Amino acid sequence: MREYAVLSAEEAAAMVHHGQTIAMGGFTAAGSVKMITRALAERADRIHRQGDPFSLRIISGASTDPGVDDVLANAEAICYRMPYQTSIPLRRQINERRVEFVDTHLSSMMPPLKCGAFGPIDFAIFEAAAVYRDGSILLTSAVGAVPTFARLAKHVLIEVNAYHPEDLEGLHDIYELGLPPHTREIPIYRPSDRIGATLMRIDPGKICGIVHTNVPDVGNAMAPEDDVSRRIGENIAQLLIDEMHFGRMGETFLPIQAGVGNVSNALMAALYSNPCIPPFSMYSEIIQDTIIHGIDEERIHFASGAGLAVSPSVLQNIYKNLPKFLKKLTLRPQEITNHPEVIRRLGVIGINTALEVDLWGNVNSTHVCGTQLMNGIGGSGDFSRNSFISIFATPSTAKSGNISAIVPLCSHIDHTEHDTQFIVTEYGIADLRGKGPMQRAKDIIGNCAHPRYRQALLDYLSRQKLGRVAVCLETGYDFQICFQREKTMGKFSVEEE
Ligand code: 0RQ
Repeated sequence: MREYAVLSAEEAAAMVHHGQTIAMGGFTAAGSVKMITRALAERADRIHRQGDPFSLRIISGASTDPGVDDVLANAEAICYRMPYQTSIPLRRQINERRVEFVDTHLSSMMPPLKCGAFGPIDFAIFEAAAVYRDGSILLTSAVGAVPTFARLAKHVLIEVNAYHPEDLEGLHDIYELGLPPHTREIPIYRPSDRIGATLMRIDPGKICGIVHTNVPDVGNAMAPEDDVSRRIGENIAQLLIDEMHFGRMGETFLPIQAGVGNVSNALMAALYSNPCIPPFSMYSEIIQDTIIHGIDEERIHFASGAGLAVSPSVLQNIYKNLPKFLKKLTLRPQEITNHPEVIRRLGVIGINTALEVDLWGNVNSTHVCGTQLMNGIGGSGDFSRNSFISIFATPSTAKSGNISAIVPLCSHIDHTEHDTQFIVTEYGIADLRGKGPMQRAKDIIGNCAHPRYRQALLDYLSRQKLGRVAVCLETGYDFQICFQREKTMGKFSVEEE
């Protein structure tokens, strides 16, 4: 049994050196460390002022608390980042090519990571609610990739955050997959099945020290629900009601995955509050506010995810009512939440968000005009490729109508036409299943495009007379070129009557 060194954040940061690879805990803002990264940023500033280099290779589960990505990016202390981020300063540095960013699926990044294909991990730095002498660890509001990071890392630094109660035990379901040929099946048959341990276990000899904190999660505040998101949610509800009507939703209903962001958060509210949709479960990667509201209102039975990407008041609601929520929630490693085997077996309804969709059903979720990274693919590909019903939702326009989300050709493709089944906007639903490219294009334009952009899209479709797919190489990117030059695609829109 071992006593751990108690360190200040500054002492912990002093152990980390320029060029090292750091695996950061958490999943979204949930479960991120808060103090060691601030001390690392101060250390980077001091070293830079002396004229010496200090920057780190940062690997995480998903996005982080601003105290990680924002703070380190502002200190110019990140040179490499994977697999996902939502930080404005970091995004700017990535788009200026000052930070190398690897945009990769959150589930399928795990086997190469375990094989060492991304290089060794020097430190795993993560948050815990409790660390026991035998190396057992109680995680906080996220699991993400921490069990794997901690196992692979040469050294471990832990922030023990008293904000999270020690009676969280039972929230986590820790189960790590072996590498081929020793990978075993994942015995999850219902979203509520728990298959692993409540505590994570690591070699206590790797723990260099613990830093005591008492800092709230900043949480993921969502924009208030707007009319467009509500209408998208109503359309998705109608789509699922129709599928139920045709007997394509199992005996009761299938589990839902919902992606990240304002649109997803709002559409989940529209789904669970629709009286024609029976109570359902979530097999998702992030759990946003509306999912917890759905549990409170007994419209959502159970939610399985990798992190609680909720606002501070919602996290407090969970912590105040822990006995109830321990029966309704579980947090697992992202290689399990996003694993194709489980997603396929459960028949998940995957609902993800697009930046732009083309006439053939290809989806861009990540790069504005093909060049400017927004956040990253995250888990959207893990789910859309493997879901029983795969839906991409988007408002039909962005930036006050200056951008059409439906374009002739996507300027960057994250999800191919082979993985998209439904496109949904506030105007309607395009069911792409079993349809060839020309029918898909007509349905996407007629049902989903904003009416002001429909004529220009139909004109594009009539331009190329040859071939199975009416792609016109000369004009396929005209919408995006126009936006880059004029900050609006307005010349392709016609005033509504
Ligand atoms: O910009 O904030 O400057 O106004 O994109 O758009 O409509 O608020 O939508 O918050 O739901 O995010 C795809 C980015 C949508 C997100 C994306 C601009 C728009 C706005 C955000 P402003 P909205 P959301 C699970 C699954 C990929 C990862 C994923 C995402 C901003 O859902 O990152 O799904 N998805 N992971 O104005 C230029 C366009 C645009 C556009 C929208 N065509 N061109 N800008 N915007 N469309 C989670 C994890 O993996 C952890």
